[in-house]
Amino acid sequence: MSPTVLVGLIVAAIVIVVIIVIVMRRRKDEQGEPLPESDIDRELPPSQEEPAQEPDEDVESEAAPEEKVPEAAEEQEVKAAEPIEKRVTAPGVRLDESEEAVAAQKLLDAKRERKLKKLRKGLAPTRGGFIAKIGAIFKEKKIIDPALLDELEEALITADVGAKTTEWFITLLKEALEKDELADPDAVWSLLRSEVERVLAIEAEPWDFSKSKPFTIMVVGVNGVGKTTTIGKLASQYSGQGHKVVLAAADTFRAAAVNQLEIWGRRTKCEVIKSKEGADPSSVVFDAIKHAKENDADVVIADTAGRLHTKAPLMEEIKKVSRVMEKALDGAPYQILLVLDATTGQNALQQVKEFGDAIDLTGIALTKLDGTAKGGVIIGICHEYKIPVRFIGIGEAKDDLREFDVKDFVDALFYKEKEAEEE
Ligand SMILES: Nc1nc2c(ncn2[C@@H]2O[C@H](COP(=O)(O)OP(=O)(O)OP(=O)(O)O)[C@@H](O)[C@H]2O)c(=O)[nH]1
Ligand SMILES: [Mg+2]
Repeated sequence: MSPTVLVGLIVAAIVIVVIIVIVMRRRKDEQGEPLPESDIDRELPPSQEEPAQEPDEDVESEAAPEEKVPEAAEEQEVKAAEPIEKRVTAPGVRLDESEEAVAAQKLLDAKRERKLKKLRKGLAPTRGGFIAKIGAIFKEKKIIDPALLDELEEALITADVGAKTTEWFITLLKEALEKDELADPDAVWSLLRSEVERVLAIEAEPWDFSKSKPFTIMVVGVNGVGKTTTIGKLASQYSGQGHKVVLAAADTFRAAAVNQLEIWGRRTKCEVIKSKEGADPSSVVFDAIKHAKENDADVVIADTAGRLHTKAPLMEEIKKVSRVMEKALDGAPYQILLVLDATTGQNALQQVKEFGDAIDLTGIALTKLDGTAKGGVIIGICHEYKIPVRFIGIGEAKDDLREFDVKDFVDALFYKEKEAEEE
């Protein structure tokens, strides 16, 4: 064979191989390769679809320092994660149906785990304060004796669980002991946990906006407990779910209070109905409900003043606001949410009593659980007053208001410190 023929053959062979490779690649492309997981992960940060900063930053800067409407890094983190879900389910991504479902589920699980982690972090001070104390008692004691019960009683009292609730629990333990139902400290521990869960699980219908149009929520509570912030967080959630929300600035006592609600209104794209400083709060809620009815809004949330609740005229004012809401719409206010600041401990219990004597409370929002070891007060509130906890606040950002889930809460509260340290 001549060298020319040989070279010709080699060139022809190379061309054939190249053609085969190209054809195979095309086919593979057409069939669609599943996106490797590592690729999905890489889509996570940085989020190009979401701006790193909320556009209404300039709005925030308008607020007086104490009226700041804060955002947390965690919220940015959650936002950054959102595009992956969109991406996994986006039409252009070549995942077959089952892979897509698995990937989407993984992302949902990861999101839930992030939320639980945040809850555990928020409850860390309370867990460290009283659950850890109780845990330490049980660690040291291998047998149940009167000294253990005394130590337990002290731990419960100092955690602001409340004297009545503590007494009830200690009696329960003694009875179980007499019946020989508690073999060891572990049994006491699990009895405590299951009883806490039972006490917190107050039956309450979920908020169903179809039950009343507009669904009216009156928010009450003493100064600085977090009413306006809670309203802002609720507005953010509901408007994010596509509901049309109207906010009533019925705290007409201070101009700054109206201003603070307006900032939340702008941020959450909700209308705010207001009046001038010193105006009658009842007229503001009346106008807000009227406006909501005329504009087909789904939810009205009324912010009220939080001045000293111990003065009768102030309670009278809240009663009047509630009556006027009823005049504007049958059945209103559909919910009366009492906001309590967990850091105030036993005072919170007193506030439930004062407000509960004046109006029919339908739920509680317990805020600032992230900054206190006194979170045990939630057990006392539920045990003594049987009013369901609807929301808990574990930070200042929009996403830091959680619908109260007994199981998640108890899991986070009794989370083992050893594991928590590893996080
Ligand atoms: N750490 C933390 N801070 C919170 C939480 N909820 C509210 N706050 C903060 O508590 C402070 C008071 O909140 P506001 O919403 O103004 O309280 P308010 O009840 O409307 O107060 P008044 O209008 O004065 O009666 C603000 O600095 C909030 O950011 C929470 O869950 N955790
Ligand atoms: Mg306020």
